[in-house]
Amino acid sequence: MSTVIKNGTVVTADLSYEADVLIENGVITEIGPNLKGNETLDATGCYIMPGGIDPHVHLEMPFMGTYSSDDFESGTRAGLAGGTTMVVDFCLPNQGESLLDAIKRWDNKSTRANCDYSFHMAVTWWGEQVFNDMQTVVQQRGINTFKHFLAYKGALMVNDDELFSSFKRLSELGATAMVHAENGDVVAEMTAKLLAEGNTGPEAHAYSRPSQVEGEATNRAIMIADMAGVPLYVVHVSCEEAHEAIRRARQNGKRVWGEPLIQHLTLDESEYFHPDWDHAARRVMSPPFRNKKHQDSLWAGLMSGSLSVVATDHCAFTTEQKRFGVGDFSQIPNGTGGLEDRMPMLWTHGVGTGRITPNEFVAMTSTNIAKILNCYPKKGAVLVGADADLVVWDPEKSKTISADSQQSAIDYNVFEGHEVKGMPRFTLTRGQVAISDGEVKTQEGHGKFVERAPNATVNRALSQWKELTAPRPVERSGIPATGV
Ligand code: DUC
Ligand code: ZN
Ligand code: ZN
Ligand code: ZN
Repeated sequence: MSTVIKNGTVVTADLSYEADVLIENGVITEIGPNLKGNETLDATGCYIMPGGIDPHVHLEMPFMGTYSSDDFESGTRAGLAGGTTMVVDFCLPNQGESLLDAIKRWDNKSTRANCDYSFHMAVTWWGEQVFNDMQTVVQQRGINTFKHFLAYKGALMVNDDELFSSFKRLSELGATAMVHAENGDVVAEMTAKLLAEGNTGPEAHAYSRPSQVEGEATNRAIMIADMAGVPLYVVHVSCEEAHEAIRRARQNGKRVWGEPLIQHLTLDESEYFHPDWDHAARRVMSPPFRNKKHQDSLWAGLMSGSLSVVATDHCAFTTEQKRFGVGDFSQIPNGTGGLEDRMPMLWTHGVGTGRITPNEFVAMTSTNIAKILNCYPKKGAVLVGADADLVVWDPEKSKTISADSQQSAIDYNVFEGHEVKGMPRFTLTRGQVAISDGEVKTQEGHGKFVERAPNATVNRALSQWKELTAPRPVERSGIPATGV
């Protein structure tokens, strides 16, 4: 079976050029003029781009007394509808659970995926077992990224000695560290104070997590990563203080990457002051939406290259689940959806406004993260030999985002009413057409796990630092006598 995509413009992270793309057995086998295949897809007026990779999703995630409502089936269907052809979910061990047992639970859930996927491992507790399991996870399971929560005290949070131990181990294994950077101790105290003062509504969620808690934790994680000699990926960067710390680190030669979310780029804190409780609660996520100053900083970071990847943190809860927090904002399950909307929203607000080029769009939604996660060029590329995970992007196709027509399993959409221009005409997962002009043709279970070997990346700033300051005893004479 062969498929040829004809009459389009190939758009990659570095080039745009006219060519047909031939796909055989799920892989790109030829790129050039006048190609022929059994099946033809017409890309007239469209861009042929690498499918999107969303490196930050939580599908069927056990969290805050419930499970996020999009699972690997509905979540990947939503992704494909919006041009995303690979997702990376976070495997979350329970306290005391071995990392390998946690992976088994994630393996079971992910068999229903409609597109390819991978896992990051979360380090939710620390001990000898975790230290030992890490090697197996990296070397035998093909997982090279490990996330640490600096927030969610009493649940997922790790403290600084655990963080430093974990980072050092990851450095030895050639793996990359990730952080959810908010100071969980400060958040817990602010939350208790707000509730005690009668601030129980969803707007208090934003007050309990000001940008300083994120700036502090981001900087702390960067400094600890530097001392441990591990590359660091900071998820959901939402504010100038966190961006500033990342910018500075990169300028100093550290391997640090920042990931803003499409929600923080396009929605602001005014959502929490909406008179309808449900409207505000549906938008409760951590970190919370911010003001325009922070949004401008995130856009500037993407435009200048100090921020590298746009993700979603897709973690969808129904209105009914959000209502667990009526009378106490701290019980509102944290999370918003975005998988289906990330690419159309970024195109509309990024390419459509002239902030970013189509090539930069490809870099931010696919190629950069494929390189960071070490699955490039299998993913994130339009190259002979790459997986045919492709999106045929129609820059003229438009719609108004609405929960009524979305693939996600929840009953609302945080982007409801937003107009987008730029959408998939076709989405292909390993050569198979999953979306064809709005028609959903996904196949449950088609998705395969993507193994990712450890990176050879070194933290250059740290290796310099080590050479300069490696501990060595100083020879001294004239040592004073001790004792009495
Ligand atoms: N933030 C959320 O809003 N949801 C899931 C986890 C997280 O860190
Ligand atoms: Zn997080
Ligand atoms: Zn997350
Ligand atoms: Zn909009």
